[in-house]
Amino acid sequence: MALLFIDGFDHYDPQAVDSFGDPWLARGKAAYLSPQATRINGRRPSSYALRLPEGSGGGYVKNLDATKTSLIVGAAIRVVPYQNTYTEPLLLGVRDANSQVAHLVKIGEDGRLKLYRWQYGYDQLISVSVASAPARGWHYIELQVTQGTSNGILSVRINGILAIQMTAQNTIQGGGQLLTAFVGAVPGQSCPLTIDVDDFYIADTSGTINNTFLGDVRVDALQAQADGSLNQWTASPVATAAWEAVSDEDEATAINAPNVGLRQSFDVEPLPVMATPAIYGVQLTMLARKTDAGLGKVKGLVVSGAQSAVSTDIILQEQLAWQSTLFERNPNGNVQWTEAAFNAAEFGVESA
Ligand SMILES: [Ca+2]
Ligand SMILES: [Ca+2]
Repeated sequence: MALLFIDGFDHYDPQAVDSFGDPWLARGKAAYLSPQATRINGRRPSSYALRLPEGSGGGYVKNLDATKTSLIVGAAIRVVPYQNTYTEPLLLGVRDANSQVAHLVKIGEDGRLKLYRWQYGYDQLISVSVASAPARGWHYIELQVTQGTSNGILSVRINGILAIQMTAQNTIQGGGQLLTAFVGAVPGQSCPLTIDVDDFYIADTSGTINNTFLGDVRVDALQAQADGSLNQWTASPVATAAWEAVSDEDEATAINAPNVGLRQSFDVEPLPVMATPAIYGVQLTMLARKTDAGLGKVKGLVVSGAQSAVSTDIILQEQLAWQSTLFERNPNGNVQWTEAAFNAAEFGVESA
């Protein structure tokens, strides 16, 4: 596994309210999301991005399922117009599991990227790029942190170009392994300046694909558009098609499974038309909950040709929350996804 997580911010409105009238925020997609976060127009037509307003609400925080010794985070980021006499916008960063050491990227007073190490509550400037991020507009920013006491690596890219590279570094600094990626603010800190974020990914450097910078990528959200070949779940209310129940953006319609081992698959919207699409992975994302006390689980499911695969168990909560699992490879041949294979495949769930 190398590609770990993606978020295109297209499938949730952080200000949509729950039954108490409070915002859902990321509903679990992010471990923490600023209560002031809003949904805005994304980088592409008919898509959304996330706005993280300046202030004490902080930013977007994602914790991984397990610690890593090397992480790459990337996102399209746009900074609001600001005065450069006081505060630098914080773009993104990575923090260790002890919450002790973070590495983060800011834009400096002259528009060049600055790489900082955050420790004991203080920022230490460790490098400044030659390349700059001109004011206004989106830039695709990527940061790699590879841990080491004397052989650590720190790399920053802007719009696909290497802007900062430092080798033979002590990147551990007495901290733990890497666990947390963040955008807009160090976890627990204020968001210095309002930024917009879209097309976010987290990868590590393991495996044989997606083990280095992905570059300027896009995250497309594709809904179910028809029932697939496996139809063992029950749609409610009666007479609702399963695919409609999961794609109508209405929580009054849903699918459920009374027993374990039941599979439901869907035909999914095709990829948008692109000249030469490369698919780095498919993240199955579902709004799901358990319906009784005790352990409630589900698995992500992919059916491709004669092959199918399921994810590890996804543990559900009492309330609806976004759950996701990533299929980096097409299980039919265990190869990287192609457009044709993706469009022919079915995706869904297995009760566990
Ligand atoms: Ca988006
Ligand atoms: Ca529904």
